Amino acid sequence: MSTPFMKSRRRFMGATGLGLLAAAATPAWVRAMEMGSGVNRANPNFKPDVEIDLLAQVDNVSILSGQPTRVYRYTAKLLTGPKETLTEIPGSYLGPIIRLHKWQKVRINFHNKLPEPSITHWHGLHVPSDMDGHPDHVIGNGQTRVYEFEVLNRAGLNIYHPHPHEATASQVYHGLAGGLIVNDDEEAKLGLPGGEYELPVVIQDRRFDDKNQMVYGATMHDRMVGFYGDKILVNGRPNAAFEVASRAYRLRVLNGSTARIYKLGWSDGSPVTVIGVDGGLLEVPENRPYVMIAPGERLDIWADFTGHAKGSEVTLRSLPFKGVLPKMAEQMMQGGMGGMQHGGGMGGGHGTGMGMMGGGMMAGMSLPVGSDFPIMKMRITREMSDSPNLPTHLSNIRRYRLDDVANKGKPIPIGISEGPMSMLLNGRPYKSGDFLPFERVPVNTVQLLEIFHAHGGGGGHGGGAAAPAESGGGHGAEPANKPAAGSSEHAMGGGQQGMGPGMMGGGMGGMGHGMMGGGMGMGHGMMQGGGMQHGGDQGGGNQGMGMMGGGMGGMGGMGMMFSMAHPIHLHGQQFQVLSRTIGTEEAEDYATVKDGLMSSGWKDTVLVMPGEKVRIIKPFEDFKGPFMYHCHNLEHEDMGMMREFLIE
Ligand SMILES: [Cu+2]
Repeated sequence: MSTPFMKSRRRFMGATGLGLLAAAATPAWVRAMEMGSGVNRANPNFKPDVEIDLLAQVDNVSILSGQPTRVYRYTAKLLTGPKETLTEIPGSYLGPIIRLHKWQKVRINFHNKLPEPSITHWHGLHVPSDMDGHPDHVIGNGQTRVYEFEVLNRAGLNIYHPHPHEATASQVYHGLAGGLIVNDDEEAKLGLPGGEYELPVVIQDRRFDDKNQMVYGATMHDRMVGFYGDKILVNGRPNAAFEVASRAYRLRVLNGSTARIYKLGWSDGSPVTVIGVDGGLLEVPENRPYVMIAPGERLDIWADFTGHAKGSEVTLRSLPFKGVLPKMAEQMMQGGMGGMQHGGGMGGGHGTGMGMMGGGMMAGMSLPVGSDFPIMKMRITREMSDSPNLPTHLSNIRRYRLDDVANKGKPIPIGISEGPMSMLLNGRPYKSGDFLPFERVPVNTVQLLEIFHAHGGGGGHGGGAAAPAESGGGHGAEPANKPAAGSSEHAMGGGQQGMGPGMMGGGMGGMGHGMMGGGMGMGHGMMQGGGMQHGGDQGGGNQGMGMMGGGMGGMGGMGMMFSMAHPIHLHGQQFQVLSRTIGTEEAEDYATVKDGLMSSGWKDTVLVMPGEKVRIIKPFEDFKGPFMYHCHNLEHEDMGMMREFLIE
């Protein structure tokens, strides 16, 4: 892995300024990371309709009562263009909403005032490759990168956020993100709620320490399953509440969390009316009992409070669901909950055996993934007699069909491989310029892509050999239980029961050392139970399957142990979802989310559930060059669950 190497090099170069001297002997992509090769100049022939200075800097913002919180923050200044181009969100660390119009020519001068390299990406925008905020184009403190592009997108809510390789999650977590709204004439004709009746709703989860500072230290476990906060912020504020009138509103919802997936529903049981997704308006509104939103996804929600009495309120909640985390993590998280209640705190000092529970699980406990919690309140404080009507037809979308693609019988694969400390796409960690043959895509073509779980890619196929795996199960249980005795007995008890020896055997056997190091803390049984190598090399798929068959009902090899949901994001032009297929094993959990998965409209991020195969159709038009595709669970992205297409 190049991780420590790159980090230390970067620090070294940054500190000494020796980058130039070393350049000749260093590969281009490493040089790019070190030297801030993203520095460029404005094109004097480009005449912008809108020009913005965008700064990323350290700031202190009051989020919780008491001490302000140190954040990373985007601020912006409009140099040229309509004054409604920039709108601050009062009291928020989030960047201002940038509002652009289709066909505008835009120049953004991005100034990095952070103590570390960064680069800004326009998530959702169809812009030239070198204007996309590629990780190779990072710039250092005091440097500037100039973006110039024409707005080709249809109306929709996009995101600007950092994209430096291995630091995206921490920079977003500390506050770097903002909404970028595109408007167009088709949308304007609808007369949708605007002005004070159009509300940005950026949902994030964060952890704070007792000095009100954001805590981000992703443990190995966090990196595997994602880092979860225990406080929900909307537009950067806790306990969010909006004062609204009894009329229709347009909620521009963005999941800006690094990993958390939400299942949005109204507390009064009304359906959620979705009018748009990532790539703008749907053709017609869709009423859903609830709607799922994964990191990087957006929703345009029509919220009509007509008829609600003054003084009443409705809460937007995240409703219960299952199956987005690896089974074991999900069960341990619930076990951990028990421990919290009964035992009261299993804090840090329990030794390595408690690593997982102490770090990852502890924090998730008060807000387990898939639990039921409030996100924001809508308080009706004014009664109004008139309100716009929901249009029956919203926009025109040309639906792609299989006959439209250039590669009908041969979809471009995006294989999700899930192994110990190794979440990958197409079996390889991110490396700039490393294009597999199928990652080279002819420009101006429309392609079929298939996103699926390629089990065991990281850790080898199949579980461990039956015998060691079984003993792994047996031993694993013991040490895991011991440190848990006492105050946190119930915690481990819960998790333990859920797992059962059968699963332990097959699954844990395969896990091996990588995971252990970080504190899965399940005891030496796991380590003996085959290890990654054994699991991969000798783990006869049959034996592995047999084992798993007992424990988990016939799921595949050890990869299944780590199978979880991933929001897969593709840069460049947006795509359409052609089909979703779910395995029978996962159907029960899937039933808790399926009615909220949006497959209509234009998307750039699609949530792929465990056991699910998603086929999408994507045009690769206009621009040549590298375009990223990656998991938008930002912990995964930073682990290297990212690749790029070369459009040529
Ligand atoms: Cu992922």
